[in-house]
Amino acid sequence: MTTAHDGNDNCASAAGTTTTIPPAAPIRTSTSASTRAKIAGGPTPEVPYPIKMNGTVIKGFGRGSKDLGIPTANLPEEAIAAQEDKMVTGIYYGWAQVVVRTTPESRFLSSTSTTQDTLAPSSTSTLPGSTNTNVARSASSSSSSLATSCPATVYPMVMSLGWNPFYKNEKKSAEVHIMHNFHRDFYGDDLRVVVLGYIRPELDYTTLEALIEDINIDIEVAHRSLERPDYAAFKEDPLFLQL
Ligand code: ADP
Ligand code: RBF
Ligand code: MG
Repeated sequence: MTTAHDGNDNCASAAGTTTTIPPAAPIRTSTSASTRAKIAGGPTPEVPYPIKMNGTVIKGFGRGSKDLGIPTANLPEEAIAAQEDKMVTGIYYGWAQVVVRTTPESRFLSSTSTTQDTLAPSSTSTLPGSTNTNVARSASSSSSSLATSCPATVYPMVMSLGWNPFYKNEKKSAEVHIMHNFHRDFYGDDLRVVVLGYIRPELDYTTLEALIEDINIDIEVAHRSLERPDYAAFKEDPLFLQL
């Protein structure tokens, strides 16, 4: 298996439970805009990528929006555990999709659906980096299903996997910032992610502003990296076509 290792991941205790030992992160003492690479990874995603993750969006500490102005949709522990052997902590990029699930009844109740942001009306298909694949489906199928008849829009994303050393978290989290303005929360919805590359390790910072600056550079790096044809192709990954 191809996986880099930072040597600080989880340790199994004698009782068989998993305890987390947050690693000491390198400290970024000054902003790094001028020294950062503009693109991450080679021209084609290589093993272990693509790494696919999915799960229900859960609550975190609420800091992403409030402190940083950069909301991050947090994946549940099981989603992290499923891919942990392939992934070191750090900042990743790839594609993401939010799937609003609804019961058959509620599909016919409201004409003011809250799904308009995640679905793909033609007006959003021109947004940079977003895509829509209109696949018709029968209205009668499973009891939990997509709120409409086509797969939701796929957007570029950056993901932080680790302990957020700036905040000294004691639990590992996987948090996905999707580069799209949703105008609303989507806690409880399904988040699907195809991870295609690694940008950098997690760092500690002396100021909040330096952390925000680095995240914004991560976003630029992700956009540039995903423009390459072999990365763009994963917008149509089968994971995103499932209804
Ligand atoms: P929490 O700590 O609960 O994760 P955040 O402040 O990080 O709170 O906000 C994350 C929530 O914001 C997500 O769970 C999602 O419901 C919502 N959200 C809205 N827009 C986005 C976006 N572009 N990317 C990620 N999450 C978003
Ligand atoms: N937290 C850190 O402590 N160090 C980091 O280097 C770091 N990099 C991040 C990069 C990206 C692209 C994102 C989305 C988040 C990053 N975070 C980092 C996590 C950030 O602290 C977290 O999203 C907020 O605390 C909200 O949970
Ligand atoms: Mg969050």
